Amino acid sequence: MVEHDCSDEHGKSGMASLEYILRNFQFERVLSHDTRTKLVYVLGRVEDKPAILSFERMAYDDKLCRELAARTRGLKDAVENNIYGWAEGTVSFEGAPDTHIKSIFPATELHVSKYSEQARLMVVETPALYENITLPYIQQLPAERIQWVRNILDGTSEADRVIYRQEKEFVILPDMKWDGSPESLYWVAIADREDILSLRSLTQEHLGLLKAIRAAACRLAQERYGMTQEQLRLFVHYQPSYYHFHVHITALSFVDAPGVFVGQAHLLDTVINNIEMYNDYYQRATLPFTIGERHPLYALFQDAQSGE
Ligand code: M7G
Repeated sequence: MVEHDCSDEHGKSGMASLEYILRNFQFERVLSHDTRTKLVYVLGRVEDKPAILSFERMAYDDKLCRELAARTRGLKDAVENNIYGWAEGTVSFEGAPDTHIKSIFPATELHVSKYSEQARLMVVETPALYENITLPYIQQLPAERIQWVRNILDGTSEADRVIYRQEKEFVILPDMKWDGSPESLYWVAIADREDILSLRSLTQEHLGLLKAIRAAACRLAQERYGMTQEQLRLFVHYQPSYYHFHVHITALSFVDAPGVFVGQAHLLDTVINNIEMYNDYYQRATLPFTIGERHPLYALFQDAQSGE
């Protein structure tokens, strides 16, 4: 997703601004609605092209908690029993945002399938299946899919949000998913090179880069939020959505951070250790992963299996 300039219709990149997308959005259908994480994805059209919006309820800011009771209005369906009571109501803080909003416009079929409600399935990828199915799939993905990464690396987008840049090595910046609170810290480190597609590409040649990302992430989290290395979870996704190497940097206190589960997240420490033991660990390993049933890669694996 692109961070849109909210002030006018089209941002610096010539893409529609978030404000414009919201104003012109024609709702079509709900793609998925997670009532536990309070996150909904809706599909619609803007200028007759597909657009995806997500709305996620934000956590209360710690500083506002002392005022929660005083700000509660319009109690509905109140129940009281002995020392217990519960109800629904509205708590509003004038000027304090309560929803994190993201947009993808124009959205591709791949985006629509990624954010649609669907079952997840386990696929076991051997090195041969990687060579025959996954790698050709990655190679046919349109280059624009990682344009947002190039924009960050060349300073065209999010330049003022970059927390750290190690020239010709990597940048660290807030992930699009981060709501800004330290408890749910979510940064992303992006390698400043295009030849590392994923975990599968890593060898001892990349150890310096991986360790430098780990060291910088830990130092920055310590400087900014007093977090120690023990309070952070650094991981790499397999399969990722974007095949340009990056590392997810999250606070351990964000216990159910999106994509933190077994079947997708590989701890950076483990990755480093595996490569230190065997240079070609990730070229020789069988890597199981979970994937949505609507993901095109899943169909390719199914076809391969039915043809066996
Ligand atoms: P991934 O493992 O390829 O995909 O991670 P997934 O976690 O979305 O399945 C890519 C990471 O980059 C995710 O954590 C995204 O939230 C984040 N991200 C994606 N986009 C399009 C942007 C963006 O434009 N800016 C920033 N800052 N982060 C992004």
